[in-house]
Amino acid sequence: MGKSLTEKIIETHLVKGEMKPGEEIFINIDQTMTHDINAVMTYLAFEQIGLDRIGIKTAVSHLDHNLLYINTNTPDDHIYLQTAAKRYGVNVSRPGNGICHTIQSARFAVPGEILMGGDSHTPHSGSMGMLAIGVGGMDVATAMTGLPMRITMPRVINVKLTGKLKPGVNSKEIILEMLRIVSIKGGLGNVYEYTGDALKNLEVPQRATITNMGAELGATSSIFPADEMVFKYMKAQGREDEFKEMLPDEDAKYSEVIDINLSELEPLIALPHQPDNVVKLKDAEKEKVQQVFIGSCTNTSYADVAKAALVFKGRKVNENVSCTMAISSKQIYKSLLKDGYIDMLLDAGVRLLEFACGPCCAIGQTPATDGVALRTSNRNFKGRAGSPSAKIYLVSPETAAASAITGTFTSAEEILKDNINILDEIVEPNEYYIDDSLIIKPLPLEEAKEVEVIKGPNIKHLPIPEVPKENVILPVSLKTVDNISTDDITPASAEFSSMRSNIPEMSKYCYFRYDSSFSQRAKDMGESIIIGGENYGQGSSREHAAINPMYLGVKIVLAKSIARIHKSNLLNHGIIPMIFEDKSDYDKIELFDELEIDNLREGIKNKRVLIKCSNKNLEFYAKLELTENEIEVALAGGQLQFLKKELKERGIISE
Ligand code: MIC
Ligand code: SF4
Repeated sequence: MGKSLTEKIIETHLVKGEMKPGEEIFINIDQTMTHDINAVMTYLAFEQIGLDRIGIKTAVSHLDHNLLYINTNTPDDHIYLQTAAKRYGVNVSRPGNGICHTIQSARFAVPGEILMGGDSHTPHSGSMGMLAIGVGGMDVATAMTGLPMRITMPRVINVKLTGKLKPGVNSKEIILEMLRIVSIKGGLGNVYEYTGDALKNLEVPQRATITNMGAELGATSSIFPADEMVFKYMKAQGREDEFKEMLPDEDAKYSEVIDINLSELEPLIALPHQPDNVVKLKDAEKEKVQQVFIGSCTNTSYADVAKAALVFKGRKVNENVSCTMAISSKQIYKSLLKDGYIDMLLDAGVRLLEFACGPCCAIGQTPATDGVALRTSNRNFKGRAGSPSAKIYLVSPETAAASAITGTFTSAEEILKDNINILDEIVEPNEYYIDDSLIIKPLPLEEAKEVEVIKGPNIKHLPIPEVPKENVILPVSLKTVDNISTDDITPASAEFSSMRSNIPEMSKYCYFRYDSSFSQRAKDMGESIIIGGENYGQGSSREHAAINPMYLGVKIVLAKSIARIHKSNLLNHGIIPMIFEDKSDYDKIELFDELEIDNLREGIKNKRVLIKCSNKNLEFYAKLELTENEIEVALAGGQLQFLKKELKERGIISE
């Protein structure tokens, strides 16, 4: 029986376990990546592990998210990250080079390899026939040791793309259509593998919009084959010698097939406040647009920006719209500059920002009070842009440009009319501007050992969780609704991102937008439990959404369901993730209820615990959806303690 591409890649990396969907398997990792607002915890953990150098082929530390330096914390973090990378054999992509996913694909991704990245949009590099999985920072620290990594064998879903996108319709529409079909939690446990005739017209950066935003489906990853388009891209990057054809077998068997005819797609828009709230642009109730942001790793390829520039050409940004753009890399900017597109943007009144994440995660460009923001990025959660009163809509760069001109929702076709076909003429360059001078390569081991790792005063210790006790009585410190995102738990923004190295300080703001009394309440309770709804912890991979509650004494998160990366982050940082056996019990529990569990450690081993609500004369069961290895991590009090034990047993570290 034929194999999918995902199975082929996993097979060549498999160390332990059976490749059956849902089974725990262990795989070798070729590459890791981290970025500045998450990585301090990752490298602090790596330091604690006690190895002299990384044990994998390629690791990259990208300094790309928070480049505003609104205080001394972030530049201090960057100095720490740069020196720690030098010390341990990690590449550094310096500020100004570009957004992690764009750089990782352009300069490091290799078809057939496996990448683990400390960012939920790591599947971006799946556009090049690579299996790229987003995880939390502690998992990246573990992967950097070179030990095989635990994953759950995914179900592989085939997405068959036929037809051809019309001009003015972007690959953003393909992933928005997927979100409409699958929903924000429908992808849990799946890898989406794209095939079909339409691939011959989809270039790597267009594919990356899809694999990148596949994170919004809650999926493990998304992948395209490494075919002639990937060869073209790698050749244009001067890396054709690293190309390897990677295709699924013709008779590959998939768990499910989804068909999308690209010729039928029209401009789409995701309405506030979830990325799967997708409707046709023409059906969306028109709003007066206050802000347009064309940026992020999702949608600022050369072709994306060039097409937006053609929509703007000879026209002006509406006087009521604040229109900014953050192109995702210096490389793309230079190519656009050479080809005259930057002039078109500047002449239209578009404000160019740094090659960084920036506004995508609220690092600058907060919309006005009640402002309507049209963005080409991937998430529109409430508060994501820095203001809970803003309404964020997600669209393609073509639609964003057209709407910036009129000041309301407008398609590129409405602006360009009969001239719309000019957008079809834009293709990715055959040769990109190549200059790796902003990448610092690893030093040889002996030189690296001499490097001094510099830690600024804001960099505090990584808190180590306690091992779970036998019997607990835990008051409920918070009860949440469905689809709580990690942005709700610990927002990004310039200010909060700059606090991420200092958990005692940052934990004061845990959940502050959702329930500003949570942090103090949890602290006062000493130990507590959080009750969550469906898809708890969706969105970003930031493990601070687990570390902060752990620091505040939260021992268990009991929810209707928990998003993949967040579940792993909870476990890694000593919080036990539990699921209601009967979801209707969720309705019976309230804030301040006291939940009692006897024989918790035994319950963890058996993956089932009896919970008594002492003040309500109520009893119910919770289950633990954990693998054998995850049970050991839970019992050890988190991944760091588990890993140190394991490395000692293997004789890799001594104390
Ligand atoms: C995001 O897009 O939300 C981020 C900021 O890139 C995060 C990473 C983080 O918060 O550390 C992500 O997607 O994982
Ligand atoms: Fe950066 Fe936004 Fe991409 Fe996250 S989604 S990596 S914040 S550009």
